[in-house]
Amino acid sequence: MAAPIRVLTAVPICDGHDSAINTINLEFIRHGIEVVYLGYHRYAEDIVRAAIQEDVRAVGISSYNGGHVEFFVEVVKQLRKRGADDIAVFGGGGGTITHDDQRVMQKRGVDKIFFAGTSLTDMVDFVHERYGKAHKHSGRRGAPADMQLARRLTEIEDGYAEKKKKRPTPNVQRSTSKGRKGNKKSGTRVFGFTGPGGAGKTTLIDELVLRLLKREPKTRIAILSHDPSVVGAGALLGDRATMINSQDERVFMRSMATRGQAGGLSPATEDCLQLLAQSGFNYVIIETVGTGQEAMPFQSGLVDKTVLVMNPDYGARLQLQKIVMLDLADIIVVNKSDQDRARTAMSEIGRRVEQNGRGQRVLATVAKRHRDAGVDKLCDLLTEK
Ligand code: B12
Ligand SMILES: Nc1nc2c(ncn2[C@@H]2O[C@H](COP(=O)(O)OP(=O)(O)OP(=O)(O)O)[C@@H](O)[C@H]2O)c(=O)[nH]1
Ligand SMILES: [Mg+2]
Repeated sequence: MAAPIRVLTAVPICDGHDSAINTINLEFIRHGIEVVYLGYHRYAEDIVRAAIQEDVRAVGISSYNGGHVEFFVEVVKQLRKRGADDIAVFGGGGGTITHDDQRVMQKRGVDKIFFAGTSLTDMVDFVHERYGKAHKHSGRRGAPADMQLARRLTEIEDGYAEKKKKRPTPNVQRSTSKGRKGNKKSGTRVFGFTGPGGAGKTTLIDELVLRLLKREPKTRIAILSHDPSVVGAGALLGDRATMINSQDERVFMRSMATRGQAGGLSPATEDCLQLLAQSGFNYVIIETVGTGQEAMPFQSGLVDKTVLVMNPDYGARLQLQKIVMLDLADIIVVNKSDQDRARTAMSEIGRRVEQNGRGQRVLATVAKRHRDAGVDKLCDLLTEK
């Protein structure tokens, strides 16, 4: 089976018109396309960095507030400058982009503009026809390391999709069956974040990244973030839209769809993780999809430390007995501690975890608040030697 087409979509800086792109994203996903959605009000620079790291075949821009000629062309220019001239740029903006504008844009490297009245089916067909083929080269000579790494991650991911093999990865030195324990030499520390959908995993990781970048001026961080594939279709890879601090040259972020695998990760996660751990990052952070009670996503020492992020509102105390990760996680974070139930949650979870006798830590955080002391503490715990 051919690997899904991956595209990145976004709305330019100073533009909040995201309704069109949301509709288009959903249509793409329904037709097997994986969409990395960056959100609205985005700089050209962030779009280009994301497109390269995510190794998408094309960037789709939806623009309504004017400045589209300059903006689209700037994205094309920056892609070329960074050696990624095979990532196409397309998009639309209803009646705000004229046919004259389109001619200028196409002359300057934009692939295609869609005008008002085009059906969603025509746009889906265009993406399948035009961007159906994988990139031919792994980056021009002298292409940045980010791009070469991104393309190798695609090879790994698509190897699983195309061959449906268990372990197809070429050129990746696999760890022993002990996982991370066989790979300690690299000095990279790997943290795994899991927990129910919407508990605040991405927001928390983004705040953690902010602290790591500030505390350690030379640190480089990789993030491997998972979102679910729609059954038999594509996926909306939306974690990047929540990541603000992680839009940084020292952060390499890759979004992965689960592509039919249950349990929170993708079939290719372990191999991708191995590659990242060999690529000179100080930290690699994995975010699973929103998981359920029975999930145990980080088995056989895949990561150095596991963090379970909980909502304060998990039902009654009885529910806590059923969450397997409460026995396995090194750190349990009760996020959204600004909510009323947080105190009760802290005490119930504290007692539940005490029974394990493993010295697991329980922390309260408010990830969406800047300079939250709970997140500082989490950062301390994760980085302590
Ligand atoms: C809906 C809308 C809003 C909503 C936005 C809701 C949202 N969350 O998106 C609200 C009411 C909030 C809004 C606000 C504003 N809006 Co407004 N808005 C519109 C409106 C009516 C429709 C745009 C739309 O979503 N169309 C639906 C899409 C699906 O269809 P389409 O536009 O025809 O696009 C086709 C193709 O181009 C293609 N396409 C579009 N994008 C992409 C991307 C990709 C990748 C692909 C493949 C294809 C594609 O898909 C469609 C296929 O048929 C337009 C007017 C209009 N009729 O176009 C004004 C319009 C865009 N808005 C306008 C303005 C001025 C504003 C405000 C500044 C108003 C104000 N003074 O406050 C604010 C700014 C908001 C902001 N933060 O940026 C102006 C822009 C003028 C300009 N650029 O010269 C317009 C043109 C209205 C006008 N005639 O004055 N707006
Ligand atoms: N009240 C409150 N809201 C928060 C807090 N942290 C995150 N949120 C909000 O919770 C919502 C979900 O946050 P995400 O970080 O996307 O959650 P997630 O666990 O990564 O979600 P999935 O990846 O979809 O499973 C967002 O609207 C955040 O702004 C917090 O501490 N308090
Ligand atoms: Mg998330």
